[in-house]
Amino acid sequence: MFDDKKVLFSGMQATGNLTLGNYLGALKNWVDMCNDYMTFFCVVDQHSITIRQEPAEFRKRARNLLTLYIAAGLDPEKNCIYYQSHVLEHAELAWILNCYTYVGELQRMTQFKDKAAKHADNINAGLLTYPTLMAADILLYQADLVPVGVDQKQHIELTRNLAERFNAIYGETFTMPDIWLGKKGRKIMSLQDPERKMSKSDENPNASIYLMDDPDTVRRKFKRAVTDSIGEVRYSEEQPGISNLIDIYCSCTGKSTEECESEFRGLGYGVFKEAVGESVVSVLQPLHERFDELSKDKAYIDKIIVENADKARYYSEKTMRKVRKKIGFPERPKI
Ligand code: ATP
Ligand code: LTN
Repeated sequence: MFDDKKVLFSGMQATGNLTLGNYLGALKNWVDMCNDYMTFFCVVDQHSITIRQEPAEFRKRARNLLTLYIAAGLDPEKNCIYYQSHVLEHAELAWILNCYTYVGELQRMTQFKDKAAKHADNINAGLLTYPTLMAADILLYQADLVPVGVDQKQHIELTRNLAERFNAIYGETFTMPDIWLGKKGRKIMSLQDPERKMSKSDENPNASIYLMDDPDTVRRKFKRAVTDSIGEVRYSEEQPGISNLIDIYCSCTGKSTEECESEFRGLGYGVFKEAVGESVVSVLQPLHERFDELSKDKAYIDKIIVENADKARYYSEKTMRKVRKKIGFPERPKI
């Protein structure tokens, strides 16, 4: 809690091109929730270097992601949108939290095991301590709520354990954050294999809708989406492909599952797939326009970056002054 308002914190990595899953499962929720909280939306670029990045490409992706936050509808005057690497307190608190985290706790993390298996040639210490940096992100801003996907649940639980451990040793310092998992049906699945999550690192480009896909590409990908031979637009476990398309259609149009089922009753899959494609195009088109417009205004984005990093620093410094004092670090001379 800061200034009598509950705090919401979330972040995304600038690795790969964002998908419709990232938008419907994360960004869109952020936009829907942001008015009720004091918010911090971070481009977590320090997390990204746990995997090798090509510098020029990395810099571009991070800026595009920050721009996309704004294009999606987060007003940067009201929401603190910034780069993690611009606020040194993230790394400082991460180091401190490392000293209160057991190696066994980190080795148990599913994401660590998955990423270590995937990048066996580069199992660096950062990959292992990724969750303590994430805990630092959240605890620095005394966040009450953290909207993330279900895959991040374990990391949030660790964050809560660390907050509790630190508070037990030094007295009340950090707010206990709660996870916010969103509504049912917000796990968007691959268009080619509806048993798997739509993911930006999928090798098959037809499996994912990228936020920057042009309208014809979007329409074509939906036309090719894997369905079944039942021939009925119905939300059910036996029809994962169709159920996923229903979820997408409902998220994009605001209609309910029942409304969608009755709208397409008796019509073929072809008609339904076309409608899903159009519903996605109508969500992505304004996003593209806003993104293009913002990207052209370099001075405006630069100003946002500077102002919001200052704001983030102000709040993180507030927490860090407390933390340093409690731990017993010598007082810092005024510079
Ligand atoms: P990667 O493929 O690189 O692991 P990803 O596409 O799974 O990435 P993340 O960067 O792990 O995405 O997640 C960013 C945010 O988007 C998280 O809050 C996550 O829960 C959400 N998200 C990612 N994929 C989906 C999806 N298919 N459906 C709903 N939400 C998603
Ligand atoms: N690990 C998260 C990204 C992330 C994050 C955070 C999310 C880093 N720090 C703090 C919420 C709060 C992911 O991969 N989705």
